[in-house]
Amino acid sequence: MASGLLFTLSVVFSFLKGNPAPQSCRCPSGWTQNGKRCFIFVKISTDWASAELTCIRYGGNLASFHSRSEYIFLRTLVYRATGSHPRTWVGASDAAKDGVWLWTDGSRFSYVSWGKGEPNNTGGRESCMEINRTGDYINDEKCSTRMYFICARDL
Ligand SMILES: [Ca+2]
Ligand SMILES: [Ca+2]
Repeated sequence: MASGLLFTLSVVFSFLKGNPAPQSCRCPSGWTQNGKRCFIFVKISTDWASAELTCIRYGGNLASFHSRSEYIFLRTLVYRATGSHPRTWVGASDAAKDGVWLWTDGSRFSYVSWGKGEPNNTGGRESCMEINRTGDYINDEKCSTRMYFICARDL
């Protein structure tokens, strides 16, 4: 009994002491890998902040993209899930300072190809980024608008 307990404790301690937790190398079920991240399209229509909270509960953030190919990957993910191109939240916002776009996952905001005339900050209150506004069209939108969203998490 006691030796069993000691053994258990020593295993726990050696784990805590340094052996790094093994990195998982696959995405959770239902998620799709792209590069070193996993993505999931969430077919729940909600405002941008609630979408981000849901993604945090899933261990990630709203999805970011940093190249045309990452952006196309997101559009393809939505298309595969829905057979169409519904409006979809991603994780960029300029709520802190108008015109300064930041990703909620803290990554560098390095690439975006806005729709024609966007971001237009209509009414001075468009602070959240959606894709698929009308097809291949990235738009700044009121954060209270409800739409589907994509979460991303590290592998
Ligand atoms: Ca804005
Ligand atoms: Ca807009």
